[in-house]
Amino acid sequence: MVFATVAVAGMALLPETPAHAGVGKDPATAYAPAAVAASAAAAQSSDVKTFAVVAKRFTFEPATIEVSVGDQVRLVVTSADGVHGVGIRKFKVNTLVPRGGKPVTIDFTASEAGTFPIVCSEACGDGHADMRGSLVVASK
Ligand SMILES: [Cu+2]
Repeated sequence: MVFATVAVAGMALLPETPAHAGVGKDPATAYAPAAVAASAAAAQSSDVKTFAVVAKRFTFEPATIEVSVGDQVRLVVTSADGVHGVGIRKFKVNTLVPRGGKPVTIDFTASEAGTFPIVCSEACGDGHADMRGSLVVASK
C-alpha cells in the first residue's frame, strides 16, 4: 500500500518536459529530482545550497542567488530556449547550458564574501550582453 503510493508519486515527479516547457512552469522544477538523484553521491555534505536556475533570453531566474561564505553551492541550470552559459569568474565557473531543458549541475564553494556577477558565457542573441545575475555571498 505504502509502496504503491510512493511509486505513483515518483512517476508524477518525472514528466517528459517538451521543448516548449519554458512557456509554462519552470522546467527546472520538473527535472530537479532526477538531477539530484544522479548526483547524490556527491552530496555527502548535507550543507549544499541547491538552486534551480532557468536561463532564457535574456535573464537568469532567479537573477540573484544568496549564500553565505563557505557554503557548498549547487546550481541546477536549465535553458528555457537556446544555448546559454553560466559564468562566475570569481569561482572559475564557466559551463554551457544546452537547449532543450536538460539540466546542468554546477558545483562550487563560495569561498569569499562579496557580490559577484553571473554572466551568460555563450553569445545567445541581441540581449546577450545584458543577461546578468548576481551571486551574493554574505560574510558570517
Ligand atoms: Cu548569452
